[in-house]
Amino acid sequence: MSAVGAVFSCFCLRSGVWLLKPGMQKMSSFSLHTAARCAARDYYEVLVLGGGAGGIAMSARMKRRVGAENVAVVEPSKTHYYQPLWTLVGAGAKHLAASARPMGSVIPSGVAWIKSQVVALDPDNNSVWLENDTRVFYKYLIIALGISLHYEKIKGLPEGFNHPKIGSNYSAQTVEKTWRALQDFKEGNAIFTFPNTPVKCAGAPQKIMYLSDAYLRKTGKRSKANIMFNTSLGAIFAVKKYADALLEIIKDRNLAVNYKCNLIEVRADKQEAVFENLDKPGVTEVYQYEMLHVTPPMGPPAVLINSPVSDANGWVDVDKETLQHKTYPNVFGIGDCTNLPTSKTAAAVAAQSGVLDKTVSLIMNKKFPVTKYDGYTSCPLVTGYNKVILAEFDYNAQPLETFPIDQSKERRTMYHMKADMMPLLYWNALLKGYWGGPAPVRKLMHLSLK
Ligand SMILES: Cc1cc2nc3c(=O)[nH]c(=O)nc-3n(C[C@H](O)[C@H](O)[C@H](O)COP(=O)(O)OP(=O)(O)OC[C@H]3O[C@@H](n4cnc5c(N)ncnc54)[C@H](O)[C@@H]3O)c2cc1C
Ligand SMILES: *[C@@H]1O[C@H](CO)[C@@H](O)[C@H](O)[C@H]1NC(C)=O
Ligand SMILES: *[C@@H]1O[C@H](CO)[C@@H](O)[C@H](O)[C@H]1NC(C)=O
Ligand SMILES: *[C@@H]1O[C@H](CO)[C@@H](O)[C@H](O)[C@H]1NC(C)=O
Ligand SMILES: *[C@H]1O[C@H](CO)[C@@H](O)[C@H](O)[C@H]1NC(C)=O
Repeated sequence: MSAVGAVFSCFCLRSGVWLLKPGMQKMSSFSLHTAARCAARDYYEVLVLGGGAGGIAMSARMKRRVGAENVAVVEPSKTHYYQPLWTLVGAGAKHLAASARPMGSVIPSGVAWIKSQVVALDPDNNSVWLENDTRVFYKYLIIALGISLHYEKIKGLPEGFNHPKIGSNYSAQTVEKTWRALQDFKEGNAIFTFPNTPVKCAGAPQKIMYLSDAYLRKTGKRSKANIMFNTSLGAIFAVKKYADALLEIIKDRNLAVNYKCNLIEVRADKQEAVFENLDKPGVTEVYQYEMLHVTPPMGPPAVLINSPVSDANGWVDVDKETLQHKTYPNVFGIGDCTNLPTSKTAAAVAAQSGVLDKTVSLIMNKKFPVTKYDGYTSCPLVTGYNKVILAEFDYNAQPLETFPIDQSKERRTMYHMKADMMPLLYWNALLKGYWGGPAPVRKLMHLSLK
């Protein structure tokens, strides 16, 4: 084949064909991009950034829409984690290994895996830049980069994790340390923190406290422990129905909750935690701990900060109902990296994946997106070794419960849902692009009782 032929076979459509919404003037006139190199593929019809919950679910769905050979995922990590399991790891309930699978095994077969980090987005040219200074072009882009953890924003961390008595269930590196700190507990303060930033799974920081309380009771050490939840927030939970139920539990179990206080420093060699009082700037308090569980400050991935696709805070700027980007109609966002005003969870990703699949398909067929995401999210609040309050709610912080029972009651059935059923649903349905959230089940459950 001649050089000219090779070049021609790499033509990719750059822009000009998208459906424009009123006010969307971003797309320039029709133009063509000629790829310089054809050896490594540098164009995919659908490019997915991130191989987490949202990225893998969308790759599977896009493979069904356009064929595996037209889809690629950019993801540097060799391992895919089912993060919700981390709350249960260690408590003897689950092992860390149970939450991990090789990335290659979850990427749908035939879909290209580009093993690199994305270092810049260039939506005006329908391309992204990789670590080695090469570009990949796309017709449609799906951004699913998750949320970044920032332990380093707390003075004394992450080095502090080299000392005992401190752990964090939020990262695979420190999750097993939490369990060790709990087993070593002798006497004193057990402190659980919540940062002054958006977080993923806002219930996890307190789930860990309830499990610790249960463990200390089981081992006869509870009377020696002063358990406190020092949170940056002004309330225990965003939805009143569940907040009321949690406050009851907190009272019954003699747990102390302190609002508006934010962990700013850890002196791990002396087992001291320093908090600032968010209502009184400059006022700090130092606490000695026998065990400290840190929920780190979080924020958008670095590549999104000041990127053309992000809002002023660094989150991907999408329409909250269709998940289409507000200015680039061929760009879409899903999951923790977006500015969707709902609680960041895998359950929310599931509901979003069903909506986004329909949005993208309509755009591909030059139609307007119509399916609407209602903000559905869910947080199984583990309140003991076999008890769960299954919080489910929408954009208006209104409960949106799947089962026709009062889910604000602690229930054993819901624990089995969380510990045993959800992982199956995650690996076999969500990641394979077959689980779009519980809405159909909810309708069925509620209907069947009417
Ligand atoms: C302790 C804990 C408990 C939780 N409990 C629950 C629960 O009970 N229920 C629930 O529904 N959810 C829970 N969650 C939240 C849930 O895990 C997340 O909301 C979900 O994984 C979000 O999916 P995502 O695709 O947006 O991001 P992720 O799954 O985090 O995936 C993001 C991916 O992007 C990749 N990436 C990042 N930067 C780049 C880059 N520059 N280039 C290329 N790739 C990049 C990352 O490597 C990662 O693979 C919990 C989370 C934690 C940590
Ligand atoms: C750059 O990295 C990507 C992903 O690892 C790879 O496919 C590509 O061949 C690399 N390009 C060059 C020029 O090294
Ligand atoms: C990318 O697009 C911008 C604006 O459309 C243009 O000015 C610039 O030259 C393009 N850059 C590359 C490398 O193609
Ligand atoms: C943190 O918790 C302790 C113990 O319950 C409480 O006395 C203290 O006031 C809290 N810290 C802040 C900064 O509020
Ligand atoms: C997280 O912490 C709690 C208590 O602190 C513990 O019961 C749970 O097992 C921990 N998970 C891990 C993975 O360490």
